[in-house]
Amino acid sequence: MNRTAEITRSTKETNITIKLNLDGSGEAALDYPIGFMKHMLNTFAKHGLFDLDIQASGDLEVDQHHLVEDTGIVLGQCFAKALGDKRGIVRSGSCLYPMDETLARAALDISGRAFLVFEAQLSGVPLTADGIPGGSFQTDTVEDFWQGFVSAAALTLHLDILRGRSDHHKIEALFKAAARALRQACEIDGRAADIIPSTKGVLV
Ligand SMILES: [Mn+2]
Repeated sequence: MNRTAEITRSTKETNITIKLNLDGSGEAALDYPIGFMKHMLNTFAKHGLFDLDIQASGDLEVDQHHLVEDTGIVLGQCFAKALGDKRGIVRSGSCLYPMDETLARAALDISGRAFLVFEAQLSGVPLTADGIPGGSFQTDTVEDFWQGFVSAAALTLHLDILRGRSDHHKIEALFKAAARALRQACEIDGRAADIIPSTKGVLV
């Protein structure tokens, strides 16, 4: 089974192409102009064992909202396409992920219904790497990324920070937890490989 997708989305605000292989090894090739998001997308690929190729540009002279949200949308579209009719998948997944003082939790169901709960307790103060192009990050866009992802992939996702101090750790732990929960949910269930895992018989 070839569980891959390639999607290009171009608007007056952003141009994004993503290639995804659900059954990859965590290889990421990222042409992404926001340093911290590049770090998160790389982390996502690594912890999810997804191969991810992203080329993205956008109207960063406005702010980072359009590009980050649209990246979530296209990534979600790629998951939906690569999963197809969802036959044989485990369907749900969860992960508790600690990063030093921070503890993140992700729980998801590839349900066909888009629902995000996002309780990350971020400070709202941007992360900054002064003087470096793409070196600052608007942390409020993290929720926008996951909202775009959830809407496009049509899944239920709860992301919570249970405790923590550093915004860098909180965001990164959420990406790790979400990637591992997704990896689990997207795996083919060896005991039910030819079954669509729903009493309804469909997952749309
Ligand atoms: Mn980091």
